[in-house]
Amino acid sequence: MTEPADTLFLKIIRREIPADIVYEDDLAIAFKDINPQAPVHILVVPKKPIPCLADAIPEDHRILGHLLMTVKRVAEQVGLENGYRVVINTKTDGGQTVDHLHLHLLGGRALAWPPG
Ligand code: IU
Repeated sequence: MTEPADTLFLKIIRREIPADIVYEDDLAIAFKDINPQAPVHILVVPKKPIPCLADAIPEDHRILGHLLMTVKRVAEQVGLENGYRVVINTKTDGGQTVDHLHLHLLGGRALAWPPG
């Protein structure tokens, strides 16, 4: 497992760089993606710096479950009653660019399938 770097997302959690935060609790934070790919594009991020889903360990199961429940909560909060998509890009082939696990919540329009 790679050591977690001091990522952009940790700086957002520590309020060292600004972000449009829409939800926060003890385990997770959610903020608007700076380069939105849909009318609603929010990142849900664990406060524990797990580099990617492939690095999660069994003890992280509570955090992982909490992240999905946070997506559901935020989707309700921003009014995505017609549905939405949740994406976890993982490592190089998955298109991951920030090495801190994050869930993309995308919605506000009909999304095409399959993704590229
Ligand atoms: P990815 O799954 O690792 O590719 O997603 C990283 C996301 O982080 C991507 O959608 C970026 O637009 C987003 N992001 C951000 O919201 N704020 C930033 O300052 C930077 C990236 I750098």
